[in-house]
Amino acid sequence: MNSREKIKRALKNQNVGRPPLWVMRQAGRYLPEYRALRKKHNFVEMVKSPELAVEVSLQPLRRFPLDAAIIFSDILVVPEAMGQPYHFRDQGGIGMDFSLESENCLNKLNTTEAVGKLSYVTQALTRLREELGESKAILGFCGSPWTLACYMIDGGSSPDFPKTVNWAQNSPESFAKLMEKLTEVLIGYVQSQAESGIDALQIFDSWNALCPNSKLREWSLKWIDQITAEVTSSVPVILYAKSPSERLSLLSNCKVAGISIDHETDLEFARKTLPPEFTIQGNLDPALMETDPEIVQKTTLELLNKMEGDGGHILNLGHGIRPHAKIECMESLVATVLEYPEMVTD
Ligand code: 1CP
Repeated sequence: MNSREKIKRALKNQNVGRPPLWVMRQAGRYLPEYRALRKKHNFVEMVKSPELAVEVSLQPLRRFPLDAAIIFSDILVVPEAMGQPYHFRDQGGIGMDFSLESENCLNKLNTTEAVGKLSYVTQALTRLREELGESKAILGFCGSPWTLACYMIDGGSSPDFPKTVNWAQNSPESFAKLMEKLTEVLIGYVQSQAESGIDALQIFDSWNALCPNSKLREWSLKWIDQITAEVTSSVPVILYAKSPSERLSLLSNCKVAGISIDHETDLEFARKTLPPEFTIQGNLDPALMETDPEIVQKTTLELLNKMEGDGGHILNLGHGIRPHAKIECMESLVATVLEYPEMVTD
C-alpha cells in the first residue's frame, strides 16, 4: 500500500499495519539545508515564491521517507492577502505590520481579491505534486478564523492575546463580522488548495484554549464547521486545537474527519473519548526529538504498541518540530515506525 493510500485509509479509520507518519512543520530551523536557504531569503519571500516553497517542502522528504509532504507556507498568509502584512520581530516571534484596533479597522481588510493573491500557494502545490509523483500525500493547511484573529487583533505573537479575548467578549457583533470576513476568504482559499491536489487539510486552531468553554462554539468552532462543510466532500479535514483533554468531547462536535492531539493528552483517553470514526493524529512530544535516538525508539515503540491495530491513527508530533531537534532523532523516529510490523500485507 503506498503512502497516499495509507493516509486515505487512516482518514476513514480503515488503515492496516503501521500508521502513516508525517511530522508537523517538517521544514524548519532544525535542517541545515533550510537554514542555508533562510540565510539568502527572508521568510515571507520564501513563502511567496512557489519555487522556494516547493524546494523547502521537499527537503524533509529527501532525508526521511515520510508519507506526506506538508506544503511550506504559514497560516499568516491569509491576513497578508487581506491587507495586513506580517514580519519577524527582532526579539523573536511574529509581528503584524499593524493591529486591528476596532470595528473601523475591518474595512481595511479586503475579501474579494484575497484568494487570488494567494495563487502562489496553489502554484506551489501544483509543482509539488509534479515533483513528488503520485505515491506520496500532500497536506495543505490554514489557520482557523479564531487563531488568525488572535494575531490580527493583538498585532502578533503573544502568550494570551488579551485584546482578542476582550474584543470577542465585549463586542460580539463586530467580532462576528471579522469572523465572517475571515471565514469567507478561508473557504475560497481551502477550496483552491483542494483543487490543487492536496490529500488532506489541517486547520490549526492553535489558540483554541483561550476560548472559555461557554464561548468555544461561538468564537471558534462554528466558523471551523463552516469552512469544513465547504471542503470536506473533496478533502478530509483534520483539526489541530491545542486545548485541555477535557475539551475533546466538545471539539468532536466539529464535522471533521480527525483531530490532531497535542502531547499533553493521552491517546488512549482520546480514543475512548472521541467518536469511533474519528481519526487521531499525534502525539509525541517535540522535545523528544532533542534527546537521543534510543530514547526516541523506545518512546515511539510505546506509542505504537498503545495504538496497535487502530485503523485511524496517524503518527505525528504533538506540536511543531523545534529548531534544536536532532536529525538522528528524526531518523530514529522514521525507522522505528517504518520497521513496525505490517500485520496485514494487502
Ligand atoms: O525560519 C524561520 O524561523 C521560520 C519558522 C517558521 C516556519 C518553518 C514559521 C514562522 N512558520 C513556518 C512554517 C509553518 N507554519 C508551517 C509548516 C510548513 C512546513 O512544513 O514548513 C505550519 C503548519 C505553520 C503554521 C503556523 N504558523 C501556526 C499554527 C501551528 C502552530 O505552530 O501552532 C502558527 C501559530 C504560525 C505562526 C508562526 N509562524 C512562524 C512562527 C514562529 C509562528 C508562531 C508565532 C508565535 O509564537 O505565536
